[in-house]
Amino acid sequence: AAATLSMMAMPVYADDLVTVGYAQVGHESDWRTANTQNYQDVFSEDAGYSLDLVDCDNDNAAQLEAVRTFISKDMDYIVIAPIQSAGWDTVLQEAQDAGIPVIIADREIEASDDLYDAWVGTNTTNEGITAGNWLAEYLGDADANILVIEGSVGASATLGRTDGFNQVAGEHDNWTILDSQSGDFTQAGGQEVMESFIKSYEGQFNVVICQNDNEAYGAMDAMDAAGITYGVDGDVTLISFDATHDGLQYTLDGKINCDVECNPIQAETVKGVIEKMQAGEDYEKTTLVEDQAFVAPGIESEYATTMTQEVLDGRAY
Ligand code: GZL
Ligand code: ZN
Repeated sequence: AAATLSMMAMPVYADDLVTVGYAQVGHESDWRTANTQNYQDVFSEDAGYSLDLVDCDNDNAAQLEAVRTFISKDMDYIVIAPIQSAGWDTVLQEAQDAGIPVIIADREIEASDDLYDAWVGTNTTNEGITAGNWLAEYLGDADANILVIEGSVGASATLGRTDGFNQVAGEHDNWTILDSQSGDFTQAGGQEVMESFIKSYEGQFNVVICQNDNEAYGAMDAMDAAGITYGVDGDVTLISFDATHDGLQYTLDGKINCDVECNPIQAETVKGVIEKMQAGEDYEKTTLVEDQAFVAPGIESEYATTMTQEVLDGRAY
């Protein structure tokens, strides 16, 4: 009993911080920047943590290497925001063999869920469905000729938004998806893809879907350069995802018709799971971070909140 007691009563010295390794996707978007800042704010030394956040620069090999480094450092916890959905089984098995709990955050992976301990993130398929439902409500029975600028290839956010939107698009035989290409969740990518779309489809499209706000900013620049109008007063209906501060500013300005939120403020939820693990208490295997959608002033929708200045001022990021 004495031995057990002494084990249970392990003292936590001031420098005995809980070590957390966070294999972060990269720095590709405003969403990512907000997510990184949130982790740095929440997993502070004052809160009792030593956070080792590795920016994997949207590079899958670098992310696997970052996780292996966390294992070799014997971190107390490993958090992964997976760049790719596939390819995780081996390194997750290594973490499990090393006895290090793993939390998958933000995006999803295809590995069986006994290879990781918890998941905290958003449902990007629902985000895609929301975008489709809003577009149907907005267009009524008007035709839609749609161009899609997808996110990073193989990312669950890309797969989910594409799948969700396509589920709704399939219900409308007067909707045509003219083309769909990856803009890699970056502004430069969005601009390049939109420029190539304009070369191929100018005058044929009336809807552009960007799978994150930074791609939308690039697409807007490309359409401006080509004299193509978009937004509530334009020829093209523009849909975006993330609902970051600047994306919602453009929505308030009527340049983006609908911006579907994906909430990057997730660190507090992840910390809650870690604290339960640390205390040996039961914890939720999966925790969904809630999303909503926003539309430009003048648009009323059952699927989205109409933007106002106070909605923008009230946002956390
Ligand atoms: C979504 C997140 C995506 C954002 C992009 O959960 O993984 O990655 O939509 C970010 O802005 O690059
Ligand atoms: Zn701003």
